[in-house]
Amino acid sequence: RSEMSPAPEIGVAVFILKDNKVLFGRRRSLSIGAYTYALPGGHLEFGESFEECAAREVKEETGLEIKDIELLTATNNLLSDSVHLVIIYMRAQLCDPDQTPQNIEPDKCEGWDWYDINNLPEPTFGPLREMLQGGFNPFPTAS
Ligand code: 8DG
Ligand code: MG
Ligand code: MG
Repeated sequence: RSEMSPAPEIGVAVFILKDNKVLFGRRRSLSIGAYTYALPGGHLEFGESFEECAAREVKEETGLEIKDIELLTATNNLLSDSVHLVIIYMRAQLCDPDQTPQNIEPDKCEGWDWYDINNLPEPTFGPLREMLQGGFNPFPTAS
């Protein structure tokens, strides 16, 4: 890996499901997707499973404890000449449905709230918006 040959980044993003809502937070200016609403998540660390990364990032960013962590899908997004993201999307449930999210990294996020995915907070982070507007549904299908 060098400055001359950038590598793809691996991000893990988590749909935390509560009733029929999902947790989103508005990103601050420092990061990719500045000022857009995105899911809690972050970079996969060396040696980590997707589930471990999801639980760790959610805890670091929101304080929430999650369970039933499942892999949903992945997207491959070339955002610019120098930014190539592979995003792994997970879903999870709250261990305690009454636990409320805390804004633990206020330098990175304006705050967390629950939103209906049919009524997305705007602007939504690009790759996420494309996926959801394309009809992707993170909720388990009713049987
Ligand atoms: P870290 O330093 O804590 O490991 O990472 P982070 O600061 O929490 O990373 P991040 O920007 O939140 O997320 C990692 C990558 O995933 C970043 O390149 C942007 C990308 N990404 C998406 N969609 C989403 C999303 O919905 N939520 C989050 N958090 N990241 C996303 O493409
Ligand atoms: Mg993080
Ligand atoms: Mg993050």
